[in-house]
Amino acid sequence: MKTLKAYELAKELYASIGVDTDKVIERVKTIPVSMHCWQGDDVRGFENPDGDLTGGIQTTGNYPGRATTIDELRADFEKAISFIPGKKKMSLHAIYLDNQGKKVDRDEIEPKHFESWVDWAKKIGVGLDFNPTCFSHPMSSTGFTLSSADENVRQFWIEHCKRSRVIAEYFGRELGETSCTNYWIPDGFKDIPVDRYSYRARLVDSYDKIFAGQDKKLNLNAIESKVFGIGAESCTIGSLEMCLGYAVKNNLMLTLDTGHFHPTEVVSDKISSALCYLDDVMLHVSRPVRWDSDHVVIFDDELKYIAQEIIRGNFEKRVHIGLDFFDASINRIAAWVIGTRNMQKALVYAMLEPTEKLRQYELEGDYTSRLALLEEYKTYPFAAVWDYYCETENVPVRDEWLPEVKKYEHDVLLSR
Ligand code: RNT
Ligand code: ZN
Repeated sequence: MKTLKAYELAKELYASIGVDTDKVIERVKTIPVSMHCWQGDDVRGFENPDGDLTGGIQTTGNYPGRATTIDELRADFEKAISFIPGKKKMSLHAIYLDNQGKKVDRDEIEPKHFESWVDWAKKIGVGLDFNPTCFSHPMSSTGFTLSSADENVRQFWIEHCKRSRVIAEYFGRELGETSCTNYWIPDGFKDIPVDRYSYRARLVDSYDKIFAGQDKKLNLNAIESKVFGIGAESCTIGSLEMCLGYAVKNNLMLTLDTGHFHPTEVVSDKISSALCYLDDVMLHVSRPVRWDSDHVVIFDDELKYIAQEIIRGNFEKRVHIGLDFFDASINRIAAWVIGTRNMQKALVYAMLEPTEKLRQYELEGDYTSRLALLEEYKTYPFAAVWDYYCETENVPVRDEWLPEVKKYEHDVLLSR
């Protein structure tokens, strides 16, 4: 094994500060990362692949090779996960249904439209998460869905979300692994509204109808807050207070998307607050650059802080890690691989510290030692553990995956 020598040295060094690297590897393996299907095709889906992406979100770039069929998306995803260690899930959006060429509107979707996804998920051994798609549709063209003042529109989206929940429960039942369903709506005003309350009150009523009768063993529901969207700059109906309040009162999950806050706010500081009131939270790990730009997740400080919050508190069963980025300017398989591996790297990195010792210094008020050690640990040989983990999981070590992605691009993507 090419990574063994470095690993043994690292193992010894980490043992000297009380960290068992073998245990770290056993632990990280079990933490699922939910990879979003929509990185593979720029959030288009298969309901109406030629339609525009609306709802105040945007993909930019026109890198060749986007998946345009279900088979292509599955093949690309399988390629991507062959480079990624550990436990994976796939997060599907409703517009990725398998409608067998027949038009099936959002208020008509049923488990049968996702049967082929379930078969495939069983075959490749991944769990499935779900998302109703409340955008890119004529019924969302006014910018409002679950909070709409038009009862016809609102009922349409309630029906879509209810059916989405039922589909996710079917995933949970079929796959024997609890699904997580995330409800994000684009609803908001470009300019300053005069009546915020009525919109929010209607959203509460819609949520009540959607979540009545939910089965939490099969599926956990999460509502995702947001500070603004393109064209909805002045008021977002599903704000943080709105979603957190509803989730606390009704014991749902809150989804914290790292791109959905003011630029100096960070999700790493919100997880512990949310967990004081909620059983579970869901993450949409992304990378905002100046706005909710959904850049590919890199191994930056905020990612490490998020992982540390999860790992230090032993919250890996309560924090459901999902990814949410969509970059169409680079190879989309590489985007998945880079972002997912970085998330996992951050988890490994977080596990390689003697947390109890640091906690003790903090309690004693010895902030000098806390800072000194946190800084010194940054240059401990974390990469040797990560590399060894990849090799033992039979996935490429370091940048070895890149030529394979390039080969796939050449052989498969460029001929699409
Ligand atoms: C939008 C939300 C939402 C979407 C996906 C496609 O700002 O982050 O989660 O990105 O549902
Ligand atoms: Zn999101």
